[in-house]
This record gives sequence, C-alpha cells and structure tokens, in this order.
Amino acid sequence: MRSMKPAALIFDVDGTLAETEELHRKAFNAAFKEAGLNWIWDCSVYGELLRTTGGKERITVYANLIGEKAIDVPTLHRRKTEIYRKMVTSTSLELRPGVKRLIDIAYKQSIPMAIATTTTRSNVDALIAATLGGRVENWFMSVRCGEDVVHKKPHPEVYERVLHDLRVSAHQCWAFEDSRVGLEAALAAGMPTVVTPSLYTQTDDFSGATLMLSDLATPYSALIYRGHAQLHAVPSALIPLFGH
Ligand code: XBP
Ligand code: MG
Repeated sequence: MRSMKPAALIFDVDGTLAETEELHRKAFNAAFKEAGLNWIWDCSVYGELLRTTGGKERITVYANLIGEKAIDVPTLHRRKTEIYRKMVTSTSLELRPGVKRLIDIAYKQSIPMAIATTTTRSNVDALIAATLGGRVENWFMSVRCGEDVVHKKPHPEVYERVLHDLRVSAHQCWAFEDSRVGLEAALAAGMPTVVTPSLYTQTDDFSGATLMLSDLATPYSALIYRGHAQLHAVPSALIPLFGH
C-alpha cells in the first residue's frame, strides 16, 4: 500500500519544470546557421522530431532523414548546448505555474526531490540557477541526465538510476512528466505519474497517467483534453503538496 507521504518526487525537466522546448529549438537553429547548414527546424518539424529524445539523437535522425552524411554531430550539439545555456541565462525564463510552490512545500516537508531528464546536465544547471537559484544539488538529491544513461526515454533507465540513488521503491514515489515518451519511461520504471501537458505535447496520448492536470497550480480544475473536460481527484498522498 502506498504511504501517505511520498518517498520522493521525481521531475522531468523540459516541458515539466519549464516551457523550454522553444528555446531548445531556437538554439538548434542558431547552431545550424553558425555551422553553415541550411537547416531550419520550424515548430511543426520540431514537434515531429521531439519523438526522438536527446539533442544528438535528434540531429542524427534529421541528418539521416534528409540524406546528409558529413555532419559532426558532437561538435554541432556542443555548440547548441552553449547557445542554449546563454539563452537560458539571458531570457527571463520562468518555471511553469505551481512548480515553485510544490518544490517549496516538498522541501519544507523534507520529501526528497530528484531530476530524471534526457537533456544535457549543463542545461539543467543553467535552468535551475536561473529559476530556483543556486546549485541544482541544493534542491534535488539525485540529478540524472542524458549523459548518465545508455538508453534515453521512453526507456526507464534514467528513472531507474534515480530510484537507485535515492534507495526508494518506485511505487512509493511520484513522477512528474509532460510527454508521452516521459510518461512511458516513468510507468516502465513502476512509478505513478502526474502529467501536465506542455506546448508540444497537448495531443499526446496520456493513458496510464494517475493524474492529468493543465498545470501544477490548478490541481482541482477541469482539464480540457482532446475536447473533453475531465475532473480528476488528487490522490490523497499528494493533497498536502498542493497547499490547498
Ligand atoms: C527533453 C529532450 C531534450 C531536449 C534537448 O528532455 O528530449 O533532448 O529537447 O536537450 P526532458 P539536449 O526529458 O527533460 O523532457 O540537446 O541537451 O539533448
Ligand atoms: Mg519533458
């Protein structure tokens, strides 16, 4: 039986903590331009490419798709990461509604928090410094990123690594995700999952999620999903965390 107090809260980053994918897309395009490539990923192309998790993997899939062979993917991606970091620190990026409040409440209640993401670690460092302030380790007891795994989401490896770090059982924790691929990873790791769909994932299939919310600030609101208003009961273990 699930205990009342969650053993840990494990957060995805892109799309869940903040709406970052547009910044990623712009950083990719800027890196392509600098490298003299005539590639422009518009929103619709990027939406398709997001099915591939991980920036290096995404560049490789696209290069294969258009038959471009002579691409130095690691160098191109390194530059994209530098550009993205600068964008994060120079833009007034905000956490999604309710994220800060949830983190503050969990912090005060000494509930361990962690990060399970497919993005690059330095992107996470920059995002946390720009939004929560300070070092990511000040807030999160385990931070596992794209570099830490062989298989990125939807494979559960990144969640399994976090669970191992924290020495907690999957079913006693809660995952927070925004996408189908992320949800699949969390479910495959055995975790109940709260989904807050983001800009690029509004039409994803979220079957299997324990709870779906438009954002973490409005847990009792109706979520309009695929044309239907859905009311969700917040599981009892999470009620103290939403501050209502
Ligand atoms: C989302 C991703 C990432 C970013 C790009 O990660 O798929 O690949 O789009 O980041 P999350 P990199 O698991 O946080 O939703 O270029 O650093 O890979
Ligand atoms: Mg995500």
